[in-house]
Amino acid sequence: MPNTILLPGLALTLLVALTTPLLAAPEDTSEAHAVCECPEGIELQGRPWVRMMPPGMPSTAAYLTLRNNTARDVEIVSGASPVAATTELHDHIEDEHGVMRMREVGSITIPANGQVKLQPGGLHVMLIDLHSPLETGRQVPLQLELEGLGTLRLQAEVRDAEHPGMGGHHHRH
Ligand SMILES: [Cu+2]
Repeated sequence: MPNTILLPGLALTLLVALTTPLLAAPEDTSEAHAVCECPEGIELQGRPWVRMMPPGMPSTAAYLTLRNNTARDVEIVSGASPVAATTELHDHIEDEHGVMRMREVGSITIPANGQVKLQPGGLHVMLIDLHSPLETGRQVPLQLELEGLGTLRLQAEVRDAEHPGMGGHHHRH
């Protein structure tokens, strides 16, 4: 019976995930562990964050990495946050002039036994028409709907884009 083999393996995976939550995120060395109410089989990797924008900017973006420990692709089909009037799933594409532009996508796939990174210049969760300005260090609640699995809830910290990893990476232009 496949189930009798699968279950101990899954339990071990969950145990490892619970005891070593920061193993896959070397840039995250400080502060409390990020909290995620994730559906079974889905794990948050590292620490989600929201880009701190200059005053007056009405929108910003959230970034995170999700791992899928199941044998099937999982689709993120929508998002929501109490800080913004509208939450959209976005990607970047290069237009015919070589300019990177954002566009809304219908869903974001977390590949089976793989992960998806939402990061600057790529996939992201767009927070549009913020109800009030965000300040660095604030925890922003974010929820994502996963097709067939339900709602994923997490908190993303507002950070400066230049220092998203607290000194880990430098962006080159
Ligand atoms: Cu966007």
